[in-house]
Amino acid sequence: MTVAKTNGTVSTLRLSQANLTAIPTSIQKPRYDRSSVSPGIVHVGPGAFCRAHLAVYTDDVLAAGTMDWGIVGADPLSPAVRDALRPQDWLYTLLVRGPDGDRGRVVGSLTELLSVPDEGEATLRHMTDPRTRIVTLTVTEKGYCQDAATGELDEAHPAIQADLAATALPRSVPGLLTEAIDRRRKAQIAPFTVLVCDNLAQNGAKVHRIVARFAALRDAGLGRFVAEQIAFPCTMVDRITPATRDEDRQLLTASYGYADAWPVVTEPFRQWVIEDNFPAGRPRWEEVGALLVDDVHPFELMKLRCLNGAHSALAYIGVVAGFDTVAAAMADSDLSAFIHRLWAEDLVPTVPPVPGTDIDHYTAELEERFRNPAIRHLTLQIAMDGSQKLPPRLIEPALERVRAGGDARCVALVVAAWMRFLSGRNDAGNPYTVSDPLSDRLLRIGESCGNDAGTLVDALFAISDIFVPEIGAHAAFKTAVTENLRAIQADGMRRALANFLRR
Ligand code: CS2
Repeated sequence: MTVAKTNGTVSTLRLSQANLTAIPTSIQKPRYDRSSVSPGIVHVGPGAFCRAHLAVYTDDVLAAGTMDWGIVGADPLSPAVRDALRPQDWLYTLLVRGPDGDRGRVVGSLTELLSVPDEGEATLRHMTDPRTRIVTLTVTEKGYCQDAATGELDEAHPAIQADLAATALPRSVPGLLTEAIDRRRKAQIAPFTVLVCDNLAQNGAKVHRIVARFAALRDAGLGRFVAEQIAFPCTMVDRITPATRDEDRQLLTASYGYADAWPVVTEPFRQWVIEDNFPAGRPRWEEVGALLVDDVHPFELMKLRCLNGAHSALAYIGVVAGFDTVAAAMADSDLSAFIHRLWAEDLVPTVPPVPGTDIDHYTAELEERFRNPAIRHLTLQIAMDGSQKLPPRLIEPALERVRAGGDARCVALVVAAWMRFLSGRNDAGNPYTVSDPLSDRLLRIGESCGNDAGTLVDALFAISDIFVPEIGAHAAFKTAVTENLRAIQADGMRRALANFLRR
C-alpha cells in the first residue's frame, strides 16, 4: 500500500495505530481497544524473543478482556527498538514462519518502550508505579552478572562494582531491580513479582539470590527484604526466534504492502511453563496457552538440556564445519546422528520425568523444529556467550553423568568443538567474531597456548566461572575433551565427527 505525498513522491505506508485499518485482512490485528489498556508489567529487554513470546501471550490476555496488563518495555542497552517502534505507536508485526508459509499478526500489548541508558528515571518511575505488579526480564544469561558455574552474583563484575560505588542511576540488572524494590519499599507500595524469562537453570531462584546479594551489599536490611518479601517464580520459556534480518523487513513490505521497522520472525511452536507464585496478581496466562504449575524444574531441565544443549552443539560444530544455520547443520546426516546420540547418551538420562510429557516425542518434535528450513537461525548467533551457556546446558548434565559412573563422551566432543570455535576461524579458514563476556580472557588463553590441545584444555578448564572444579578435575572427561580437540585440529570437524560416530 503506497501513499502519494504532496511533493509527488510515493512512500510505503508505515504500521501505526491510525493505519491499522489499512493493513491487509490476512494480518491479524489487536481485537481490543488499545486506548483502554493500562500498564501492569515492566519488561526489561524487549528484544525479538520477548516480542515473539510473552508479549504475544499477554496480547491474547488483553484480547480476552483484562485490560490492566499492558507492557512497558525497558531496553537496558540501547534506544534502537524504542526508536523503531515509537512512530508505530509501539505496534509491530509477528511473522509466524512455518514450512508452508507465514502467518502475520500485529501485536498491541506494548504500551510504551524506554531506553534505560537515557530514560533511567522514567524506567524507575514505571517500575515503582503501583499499577506495575510484575517485572519480567529477557536480558540473556550474561545480563544478570552471574558467575555462570556457581550461579552466584559475580561481585567483581565491572557493572556491579560501578553500581555499588555510584550515586547515579544503576545500570546493571541487579542494580535496577534493587533500586526499584527499594523505592517501592520506602514509598510503602506493595512489591512487584520478578519473572526471569532467560535460559538459566532455576532461573527465578538463581536471580533471587543474585539480587538479594546485591541488595545486601548496598544495605543489609534491604538484602533481607529482597530475600524474604520478593517473589521470583521460575519459568521455562520456549520459542525459536532468530534475530530479524533486513530481508524479513523487505519481504513483509513486498508481501503485505506496508512497512514495519522491526518485525519479528518466529516459529509456530511456543511453550511457557510458569511457577504459580505471584503475590501481587498476574494475567490469566493459563487461559491463553501457558501452563501454571507448582514446580517448573523438570520442564526447565528438559528444555535447557535437550533444546538449548543440542542448539549449542549444532552451533559450535556447525560454525567450525561451515554450516551457517541450524537447519543446514541438522540436514547433515552425521551432525543429526550426533545430536541423536547426544540426547540418548548424555542429556535425556539426566532429565527427570516431566508431567504430561513423553521425552521421546519431545526430542522428535525438537528435531522437526530444528529442521524447519523456513527459519534462518544462525549458528553464529547461538554460539554467542558460550561461557554463560555451556554450564547449564552441557556441563551440569555432564557432571551428573560422570558422577553416576558414565563418561559424557558426546558432551566432551561439544566442549572440544567450543574450544576449537574459540580460534575465530572455521575449517575453511574463514574468520568470524567470537562474542562472549569472557572473550578477552579466552583470546589471551588461545594466544598463549597456540594449537597445543593439552595446554589449551588445561588453561580453559581452569576457568572456574565455566567449569566447576569437580568437572575440571575429572581426568577421564578432560582426556576425552583433549582427544576430541586433537582430532578436530588434525582432521577438521567433519572428519573428526564421522570418526567419532564410528567408535
Ligand atoms: C538458543 C535459544 O540462542 C540460543 O542460545 O539456544 O535462544 C533458543 O532458540 C531459545 O531458547 C528457544 O526457546
